[in-house]
Amino acid sequence: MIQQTLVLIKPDGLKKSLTGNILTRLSETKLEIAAAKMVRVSQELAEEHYEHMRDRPFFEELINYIRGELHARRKVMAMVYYGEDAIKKVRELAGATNPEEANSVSIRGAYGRVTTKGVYENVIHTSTSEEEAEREIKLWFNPDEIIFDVYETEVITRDNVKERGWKKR
Ligand code: FUP
Repeated sequence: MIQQTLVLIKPDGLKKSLTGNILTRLSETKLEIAAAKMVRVSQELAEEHYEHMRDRPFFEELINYIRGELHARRKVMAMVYYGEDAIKKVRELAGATNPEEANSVSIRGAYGRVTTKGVYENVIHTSTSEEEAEREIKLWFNPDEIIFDVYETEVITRDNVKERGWKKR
């Protein structure tokens, strides 16, 4: 099945100069990069992205982590990978969420770590399901930043300017 999935190279991955390495690993999948950009992550974007972790004791630390506060790298590289079984292929290369449980040849197994505060610094984020991919891609990207028409759009008018946005459900 043709799918799209969100990939984030987190601030620890950028600080450790792993961008080239991670892109090379991901190219093994033969998937296509449909979108890519560097993002300075706002508090709102971080909280929205990790909305499902809000009740966890490490939530605040997780927000600090994705915003780059722990690594003095206030940026994230956001990408959309597109192609056959994209979600599973990228997820397999990424490895388990906990770097200590991840296969040692996976990206997280090779480069991640668990901090003393219990946050998994696991180098990359990648979507786990089609529903999650849709929510996340719509959160991180505008339609015109993606080279394929992955989800339905509509024309919205903001400050008298017409632009393409994600179709409201
Ligand atoms: P994943 O889908 O692999 O990103 O995993 P989750 O959505 O379950 O977790 C989101 C982020 O919370 C992970 F990237 C790392 C962090 N996390 C911890 O730091 N400790 C935990 O016990 C669980 C998750």
